Amino acid sequence: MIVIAQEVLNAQAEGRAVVALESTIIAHGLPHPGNIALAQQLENQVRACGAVPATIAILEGKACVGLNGAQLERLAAPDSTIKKAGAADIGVAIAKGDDAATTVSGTSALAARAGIRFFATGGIGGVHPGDEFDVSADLLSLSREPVAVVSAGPKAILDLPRTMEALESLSVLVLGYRTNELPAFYSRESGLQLEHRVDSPQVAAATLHARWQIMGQGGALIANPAPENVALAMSTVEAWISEATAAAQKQNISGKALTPFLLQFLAKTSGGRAVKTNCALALHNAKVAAQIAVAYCELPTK
Ligand code: PSU
Ligand code: MN
Repeated sequence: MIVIAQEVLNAQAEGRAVVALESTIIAHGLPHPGNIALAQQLENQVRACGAVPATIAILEGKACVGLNGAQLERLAAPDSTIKKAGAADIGVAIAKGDDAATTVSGTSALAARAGIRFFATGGIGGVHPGDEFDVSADLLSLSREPVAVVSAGPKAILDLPRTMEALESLSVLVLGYRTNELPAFYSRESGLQLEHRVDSPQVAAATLHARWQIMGQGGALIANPAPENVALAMSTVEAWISEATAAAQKQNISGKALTPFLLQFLAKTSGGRAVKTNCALALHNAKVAAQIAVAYCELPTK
């Protein structure tokens, strides 16, 4: 049921680096045609750093690890009715023969089964604000799968202190990449200090290797701040988010539809600035993930 692209299999057989990329950001996180452009740029970025990209999605009921150009286009189609699959939904999508974009939780579950340990995305899901108890399955997957997820922190629409507490309870290693502070997706700052920091791909790779040698399982969140030239001030973003959250409440949007709704609202209300930053930080994460994956393959202790 898992179809791994030949290029990915070859890289694995030769001990070369592979980086997983998710598909929900393409199908539900960004407007067309910027989404297909980003999907291709992410793959190019990974290749430019010496690793092989593996975008992951469920297509016609097959869990595909590594997509071709036509498959990427199908995911990004503007009028698509493609579903959104977390780890819990994978079996359903396969049994029904559906097309489904995989979230961070769905992607890391499939990456782990395909033997891929590095994964780049934009921002992870987490604990939403309010009393709804909306907690993304991304957090549990981070604690379960032996996959390091490079992201610009939890998405800014979330309750960041609660998300950090949940990650701690789930024993997820959170590593600041060249930062002492948790980045907040569009913003480099959140006011939340991190306990652990690494400053090079080599130290990140050695840290992850040690963790996996000892623990066997369990992932890590590599928190990589958005590049300075595109990062937005927290105060600017906060105003947009209050507007987006109020609109979601008014329209009774909840559950799986909430994150895509909020991101679409932010795209409009920011006049495109949120999308520009989202794309740039995702590309930066792909670069860092590929650099760490390459360093991991070159570890002398391995
Ligand atoms: N990062 C982005 N854009 C996105 C997402 C992440 O820059 O659209 C997606 C990821 O797939 C993540 C999902 O797993 O949003 C979280 O959705 P939820 O809150 O419903 O778990
Ligand atoms: Mn949710």
